[in-house]
Amino acid sequence: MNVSISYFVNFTQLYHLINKKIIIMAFKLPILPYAHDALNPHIDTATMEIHHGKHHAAYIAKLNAAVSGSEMEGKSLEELIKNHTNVATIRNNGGGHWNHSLFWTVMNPTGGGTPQGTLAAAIDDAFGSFEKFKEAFSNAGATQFGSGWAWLCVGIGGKLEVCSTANQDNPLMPGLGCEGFPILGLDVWEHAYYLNYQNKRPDYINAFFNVVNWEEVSRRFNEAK
Ligand code: MN3
Repeated sequence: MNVSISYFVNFTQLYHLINKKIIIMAFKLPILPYAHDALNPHIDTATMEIHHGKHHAAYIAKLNAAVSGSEMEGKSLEELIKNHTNVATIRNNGGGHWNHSLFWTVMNPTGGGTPQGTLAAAIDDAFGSFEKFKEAFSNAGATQFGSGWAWLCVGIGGKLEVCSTANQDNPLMPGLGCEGFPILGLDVWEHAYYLNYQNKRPDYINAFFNVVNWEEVSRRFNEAK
Protein backbone atom coordinates (compact mmCIF):
# COMPACT_ATOMS: atom_id res chain seq x y z
CA MET A 1 0.00 0.00 0.00
CA ASN A 2 2.71 2.45 1.01
CA VAL A 3 4.69 1.58 -2.06
CA SER A 4 1.82 2.32 -4.43
CA ILE A 5 1.04 5.71 -2.78
CA SER A 6 4.69 6.65 -2.99
CA TYR A 7 4.80 5.66 -6.65
CA PHE A 8 1.69 7.75 -7.38
CA VAL A 9 3.14 10.86 -5.67
CA ASN A 10 6.40 10.56 -7.52
CA PHE A 11 4.61 10.08 -10.81
CA THR A 12 2.51 13.22 -10.18
CA GLN A 13 5.60 15.23 -9.30
CA LEU A 14 7.33 14.01 -12.43
CA TYR A 15 4.34 15.02 -14.53
CA HIS A 16 4.48 18.57 -13.12
CA LEU A 17 8.21 18.78 -13.66
CA ILE A 18 7.89 17.85 -17.31
CA ASN A 19 5.06 20.30 -17.98
CA LYS A 20 6.30 23.22 -15.93
CA LYS A 21 8.01 26.08 -17.72
CA ILE A 22 11.25 26.84 -15.93
CA ILE A 23 11.09 30.52 -14.99
CA ILE A 24 14.30 32.44 -14.45
CA MET A 25 13.82 34.67 -11.42
CA ALA A 26 15.61 37.69 -12.81
CA PHE A 27 13.91 40.16 -10.47
CA LYS A 28 13.84 39.66 -6.71
CA LEU A 29 11.82 41.15 -3.87
CA PRO A 30 13.95 43.83 -2.17
CA ILE A 31 14.31 43.50 1.59
CA LEU A 32 12.17 46.01 3.48
CA PRO A 33 14.67 48.51 4.98
CA TYR A 34 12.86 48.44 8.37
CA ALA A 35 10.58 46.09 10.30
CA HIS A 36 6.98 45.53 9.18
CA ASP A 37 5.73 47.23 12.36
CA ALA A 38 8.17 50.16 12.13
CA LEU A 39 5.74 52.60 10.52
CA ASN A 40 3.00 52.11 13.12
CA PRO A 41 0.62 53.78 13.75
CA HIS A 42 0.76 55.62 10.42
CA ILE A 43 0.94 52.46 8.33
CA ASP A 44 -0.09 49.31 10.19
CA THR A 45 1.85 46.05 10.43
CA ALA A 46 -0.66 43.83 8.60
CA THR A 47 -0.82 46.25 5.66
CA MET A 48 2.98 46.32 5.41
CA GLU A 49 3.24 42.50 5.59
CA ILE A 50 0.63 41.94 2.88
CA HIS A 51 1.70 44.86 0.74
CA HIS A 52 5.38 43.94 0.65
CA GLY A 53 5.20 40.17 1.03
CA LYS A 54 2.17 39.46 -1.16
CA HIS A 55 1.37 42.35 -3.53
CA HIS A 56 4.93 43.41 -4.38
CA ALA A 57 6.07 39.77 -4.53
CA ALA A 58 3.22 38.97 -6.94
CA TYR A 59 4.22 41.76 -9.34
CA ILE A 60 7.75 40.36 -9.38
CA ALA A 61 6.61 36.76 -9.95
CA LYS A 62 4.40 37.81 -12.85
CA LEU A 63 7.13 40.04 -14.30
CA ASN A 64 9.65 37.18 -14.17
CA ALA A 65 7.14 34.85 -15.84
CA ALA A 66 6.48 37.39 -18.61
CA VAL A 67 10.14 38.15 -19.28
CA SER A 68 11.58 34.64 -18.92
CA GLY A 69 12.28 33.06 -22.29
CA SER A 70 11.12 36.13 -24.23
CA GLU A 71 13.19 38.63 -26.21
CA MET A 72 12.93 40.90 -23.14
CA GLU A 73 15.00 38.56 -20.97
CA GLY A 74 18.14 40.24 -19.63
CA LYS A 75 16.83 43.80 -19.96
CA SER A 76 16.94 46.10 -16.95
CA LEU A 77 13.74 47.04 -15.14
CA GLU A 78 14.10 50.67 -16.29
CA GLU A 79 14.55 49.58 -19.89
CA LEU A 80 11.45 47.38 -19.68
CA ILE A 81 9.16 50.07 -18.28
CA LYS A 82 10.49 52.79 -20.59
CA ASN A 83 10.37 50.82 -23.83
CA HIS A 84 7.84 48.01 -23.46
CA THR A 85 4.73 49.67 -22.06
CA ASN A 86 2.77 48.32 -25.04
CA VAL A 87 2.98 44.88 -23.36
CA ALA A 88 0.35 44.92 -20.59
CA THR A 89 2.08 42.35 -18.35
CA ILE A 90 5.32 44.37 -18.48
CA ARG A 91 3.59 47.69 -17.96
CA ASN A 92 1.55 46.49 -14.97
CA ASN A 93 4.04 44.18 -13.26
CA GLY A 94 7.24 46.01 -14.24
CA GLY A 95 5.63 49.24 -13.12
CA GLY A 96 4.44 47.52 -9.95
CA HIS A 97 7.95 46.30 -9.14
CA TRP A 98 9.60 49.66 -9.86
CA ASN A 99 6.98 51.72 -7.99
CA HIS A 100 6.98 49.58 -4.85
CA SER A 101 10.79 49.37 -4.80
CA LEU A 102 10.80 53.17 -4.66
CA PHE A 103 7.93 53.35 -2.17
CA TRP A 104 9.64 51.33 0.60
CA THR A 105 12.74 53.54 0.47
CA VAL A 106 10.95 56.89 0.65
CA MET A 107 9.44 55.97 4.01
CA ASN A 108 11.24 55.59 7.30
CA PRO A 109 10.18 55.26 10.97
CA THR A 110 12.27 58.34 11.79
CA GLY A 111 10.90 60.25 8.80
CA GLY A 112 8.41 63.07 8.57
CA GLY A 113 9.03 66.76 9.10
CA THR A 114 10.21 68.82 6.17
CA PRO A 115 13.01 68.52 3.61
CA GLN A 116 16.22 70.48 4.04
CA GLY A 117 18.83 72.12 1.82
CA THR A 118 18.61 72.21 -1.96
CA LEU A 119 15.42 70.12 -2.09
CA ALA A 120 13.64 72.51 0.32
CA ALA A 121 14.70 75.45 -1.85
CA ALA A 122 13.54 73.70 -5.04
CA ILE A 123 10.15 72.92 -3.45
CA ASP A 124 9.73 76.56 -2.42
CA ASP A 125 10.74 77.65 -5.93
CA ALA A 126 8.28 75.29 -7.68
CA PHE A 127 5.27 75.45 -5.33
CA GLY A 128 5.69 78.61 -3.23
CA SER A 129 6.11 76.77 0.08
CA PHE A 130 6.31 73.29 1.59
CA GLU A 131 2.67 73.57 2.70
CA LYS A 132 1.58 74.39 -0.85
CA PHE A 133 3.57 71.43 -2.18
CA LYS A 134 1.97 69.15 0.43
CA GLU A 135 -1.46 70.39 -0.61
CA ALA A 136 -0.76 69.77 -4.32
CA PHE A 137 0.70 66.29 -3.69
CA SER A 138 -2.14 65.31 -1.32
CA ASN A 139 -4.68 66.55 -3.83
CA ALA A 140 -3.04 64.53 -6.64
CA GLY A 141 -3.29 61.38 -4.51
CA ALA A 142 -6.79 62.03 -3.22
CA THR A 143 -8.27 62.83 -6.63
CA GLN A 144 -6.61 59.99 -8.57
CA PHE A 145 -9.71 58.04 -9.57
CA GLY A 146 -9.39 54.37 -8.63
CA SER A 147 -5.97 52.80 -8.20
CA GLY A 148 -2.78 54.69 -8.86
CA TRP A 149 0.09 56.75 -7.52
CA ALA A 150 0.91 60.36 -6.61
CA TRP A 151 4.37 61.60 -7.61
CA LEU A 152 6.89 64.32 -7.00
CA CYS A 153 9.18 64.38 -10.05
CA VAL A 154 12.08 66.26 -11.45
CA GLY A 155 10.45 67.20 -14.71
CA ILE A 156 12.01 67.87 -18.08
CA GLY A 157 13.89 71.15 -17.61
CA GLY A 158 14.77 70.27 -14.01
CA LYS A 159 11.80 71.83 -12.22
CA LEU A 160 9.84 69.89 -9.60
CA GLU A 161 6.35 68.78 -10.57
CA VAL A 162 3.48 66.93 -8.91
CA CYS A 163 1.25 64.55 -10.83
CA SER A 164 -0.60 61.26 -10.53
CA THR A 165 -0.83 58.14 -12.68
CA ALA A 166 -3.30 55.26 -12.92
CA ASN A 167 -2.68 51.62 -12.02
CA GLN A 168 1.10 50.89 -11.90
CA ASP A 169 2.04 53.53 -14.46
CA ASN A 170 4.81 55.95 -13.51
CA PRO A 171 6.52 59.08 -14.86
CA LEU A 172 9.33 57.08 -16.50
CA MET A 173 6.77 55.71 -18.95
CA PRO A 174 6.38 57.79 -22.08
CA GLY A 175 3.26 59.65 -23.16
CA LEU A 176 1.42 59.98 -19.85
CA GLY A 177 1.56 63.77 -19.64
CA CYS A 178 3.43 63.21 -16.38
CA GLU A 179 7.02 62.67 -17.43
CA GLY A 180 10.09 63.00 -15.29
CA PHE A 181 12.30 61.32 -12.72
CA PRO A 182 10.24 60.36 -9.64
CA ILE A 183 11.84 61.29 -6.32
CA LEU A 184 8.77 60.63 -4.14
CA GLY A 185 5.87 58.27 -4.82
CA LEU A 186 2.76 57.42 -2.85
CA ASP A 187 0.72 54.29 -3.49
CA VAL A 188 -3.01 55.18 -3.33
CA TRP A 189 -4.32 51.71 -4.23
CA GLU A 190 -6.85 50.56 -1.64
CA HIS A 191 -4.51 47.68 -0.69
CA ALA A 192 -2.09 50.33 0.63
CA TYR A 193 -4.46 51.69 3.27
CA TYR A 194 -7.84 49.95 3.46
CA LEU A 195 -7.20 47.79 6.59
CA ASN A 196 -6.44 50.86 8.69
CA TYR A 197 -8.21 53.72 6.94
CA GLN A 198 -11.05 52.03 4.97
CA ASN A 199 -12.49 54.65 2.60
CA LYS A 200 -10.60 57.56 4.19
CA ARG A 201 -7.80 57.95 1.64
CA PRO A 202 -7.06 61.57 2.66
CA ASP A 203 -6.32 60.40 6.25
CA TYR A 204 -3.82 57.86 4.89
CA ILE A 205 -2.18 60.53 2.74
CA ASN A 206 -1.91 62.83 5.73
CA ALA A 207 -0.36 60.03 7.82
CA PHE A 208 2.15 59.26 5.05
CA PHE A 209 3.73 62.68 5.61
CA ASN A 210 4.69 61.51 9.13
CA VAL A 211 6.96 58.82 7.68
CA VAL A 212 8.40 60.42 4.52
CA ASN A 213 12.15 59.78 4.36
CA TRP A 214 13.22 63.23 3.17
CA GLU A 215 16.90 62.23 3.25
CA GLU A 216 16.24 59.61 0.58
CA VAL A 217 14.03 61.99 -1.43
CA SER A 218 16.86 64.58 -1.29
CA ARG A 219 19.39 61.97 -2.38
CA ARG A 220 17.20 61.13 -5.40
CA PHE A 221 16.74 64.83 -6.14
CA ASN A 222 20.51 65.38 -6.21
CA GLU A 223 20.94 62.26 -8.34
CA ALA A 224 18.40 63.58 -10.87
CA LYS A 225 19.99 67.02 -11.27
MN1 MN3 B 1 0.75 48.74 -3.79
